[in-house]
Amino acid sequence: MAKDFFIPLQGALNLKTMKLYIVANRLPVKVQEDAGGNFSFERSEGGLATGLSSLDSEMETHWVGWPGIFVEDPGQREAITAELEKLNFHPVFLNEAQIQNYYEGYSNNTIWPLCHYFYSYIVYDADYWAAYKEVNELFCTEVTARINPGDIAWVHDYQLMLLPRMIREKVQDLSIGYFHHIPFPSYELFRVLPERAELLQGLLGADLIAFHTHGYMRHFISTIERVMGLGVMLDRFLHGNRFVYVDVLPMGINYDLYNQAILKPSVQEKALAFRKNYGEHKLILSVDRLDYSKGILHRLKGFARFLEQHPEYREKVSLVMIVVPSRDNVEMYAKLKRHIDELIGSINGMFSTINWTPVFYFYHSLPFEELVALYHIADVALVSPLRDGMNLVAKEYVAAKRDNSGVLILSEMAGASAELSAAIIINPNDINQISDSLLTALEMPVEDQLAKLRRMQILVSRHTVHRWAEDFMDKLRHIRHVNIENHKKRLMGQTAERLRRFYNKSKKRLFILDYDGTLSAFFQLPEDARPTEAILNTLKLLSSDERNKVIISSGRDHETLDRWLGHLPLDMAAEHGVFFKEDGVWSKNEDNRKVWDAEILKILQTFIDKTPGSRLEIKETALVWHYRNVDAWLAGLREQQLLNLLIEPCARQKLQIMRGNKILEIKSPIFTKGTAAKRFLKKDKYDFVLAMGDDTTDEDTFRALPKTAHTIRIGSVSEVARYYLYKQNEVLPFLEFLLDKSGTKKL
Ligand code: GDG
Repeated sequence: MAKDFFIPLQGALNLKTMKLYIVANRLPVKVQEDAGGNFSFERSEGGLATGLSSLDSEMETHWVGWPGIFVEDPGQREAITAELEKLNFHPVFLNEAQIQNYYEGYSNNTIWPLCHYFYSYIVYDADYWAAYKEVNELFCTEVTARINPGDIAWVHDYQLMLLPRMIREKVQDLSIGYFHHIPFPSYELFRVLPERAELLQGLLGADLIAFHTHGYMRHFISTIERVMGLGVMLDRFLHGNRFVYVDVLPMGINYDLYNQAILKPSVQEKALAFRKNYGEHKLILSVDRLDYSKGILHRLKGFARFLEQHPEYREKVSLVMIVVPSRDNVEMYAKLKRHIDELIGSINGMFSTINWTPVFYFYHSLPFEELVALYHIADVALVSPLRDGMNLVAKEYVAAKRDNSGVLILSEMAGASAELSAAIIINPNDINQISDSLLTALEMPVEDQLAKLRRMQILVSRHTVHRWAEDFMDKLRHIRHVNIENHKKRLMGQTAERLRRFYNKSKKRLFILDYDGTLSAFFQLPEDARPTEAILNTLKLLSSDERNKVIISSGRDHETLDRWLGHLPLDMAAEHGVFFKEDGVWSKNEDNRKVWDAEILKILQTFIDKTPGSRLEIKETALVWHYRNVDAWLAGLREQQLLNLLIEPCARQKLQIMRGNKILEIKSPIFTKGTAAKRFLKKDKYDFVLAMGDDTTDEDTFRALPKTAHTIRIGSVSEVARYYLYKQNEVLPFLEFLLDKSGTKKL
């Protein structure tokens, strides 16, 4: 069993003493060495750093990351570390080979193209993977050297996907969050990765895994279900003793910074100067890092198509294209850069006039003030990535407009399009649509522009990066609380000891035990779940104590139960309480209604035919559609379709449709495991009642019992049960523990 199955969660958060560790590939600092070998340090305030700087000031915040400089000399490393520690920054020094293989390699040549749907660009290389693991370990060493129980680690992005689990295995009782800044691709794509399971295991070390959009969240959940075989309950799944939550938390920007920038005289000056330089031309602006995911070539082609199709706009509109240099020492990027240069050359060559340049191209980054001045004056922002996790430029443009008019054209493939629906949304692969959208934008009446901008400004101003960071931390706190509460319910250690003490003290005890998924594991075929020697022995031992009354309460048919367990001194309830066995005699609760008609049976037969792996069980009093062996997605679809079709005929027959553990059962509503439990309870006076079950049908049992009963849900935490056991294979050991006369057995 993995270590993190037994992490004690100790208590609520104490903001005064706890610390937050933000772990990201890069520290928000620029370290430079001058000719004399001296180092200078300049803080770089990216979106992440500003967002997190505003977090609860009571909480001490630390950063762990690569300082962005190669330093081998131990003395120099020490000097840099000492300087950075003053800022609560903790450097992870990497050498060139590590950056080559971990960062450029596995992160940017394997995961990046995979997550951006550039399947054919994915490079598989054993050295990349080895370095990725090695560097994640280095980050882990740095974090765990200082983090303490009760602290929070917030891990960022695809370079560090193994880290949450690594940290959790080393330090117990932490809250760990992970934010994925880039898209999470469909399972069909993610599954191609040889290391898919390791990466997911790595992420599962976190308590919260968050994405920019519900699309990415959906892909992640389906990948977790399919690759890891975990059952997801809407937005969470039980992993060891913790619930891991998945959520959508779209990142925002520092709204005021962009919105108020134009109030600064220095920015106004820049804006005026730009306006003067570009004359009366309308300006279309694009800003990206050099990357194939940004759709730069498509965008240029779209602009050229626009000039071809709308000659009336020649000499009236220019595209200002800022491309921030990135990785152009890598051949694929150098090639992209050459293509961009050539295409811009050819567009300008073809359309330029003495008075007009169609494309102004900057292959360098601009100072912040120039960037916001451009945002402010640009008539159109053309943000057309082929894939982009979020794209903050779109939000910055909207914010920087203030009262100015302007139109945002936004790719539907950018995460930002999920929020900025008032933009002109385009498919960035469609060159004609880019051209058409430019016309729409340039001809949009000013009042429409302002109205749309206003709508987007309201949204962007509310969902700021500060709020994003706060929401993330709030959610983490909530999860911690939930996990602490659930942990108290886990039947192990002292909780189990206490229960054993109650057991030993009591004189008259009632046990109500479910069979499938509780005493027995699940099998592909229900008939394979016949009792093992271990089950039989435990039941014998349990019922051999004359103070114990043991009842098996199952949804199974009574013939099977009797065949399997009839020779033991047990009472039973079968088919959810329709049949019951007391003192060795079976009886049936009479219910004269018809259990099903031809229509219901026909619907079920049709669904069996079209759902590979599903099967129909016909009991004397119920029909059961089993879907344990059906693909998770198909099962969900068919279950919903079946429910929709069955509602009417079942209502007519006054039948209940009951959702169980991978089953849908059609039965009389009168008898349940709850009615069976009440019946058995009434027969005597018990001072110890214990019930175990894995399923929603067992919750009927739990509800029917007095509050003092020891109700135990198997495989999941339940609001109705007082305790839970993590897995079915803990059931027999628990019963043996309870029966252990020596009292030395531990759980
Ligand atoms: C990841 C995801 C997701 C750009 N050029 C200049 C400049 N910038 C600034 C922009 C903006 C940032 O760089 C780029 O924003 P992105 O949204 O593209 O973010 P990335 O960090 O590249 O990437 C992305 C993001 O994480 C956040 O989760 O949105 O999808 O790929 O802030 O303003 N800044 C200055 N001069 C420039 O020339 N000063």
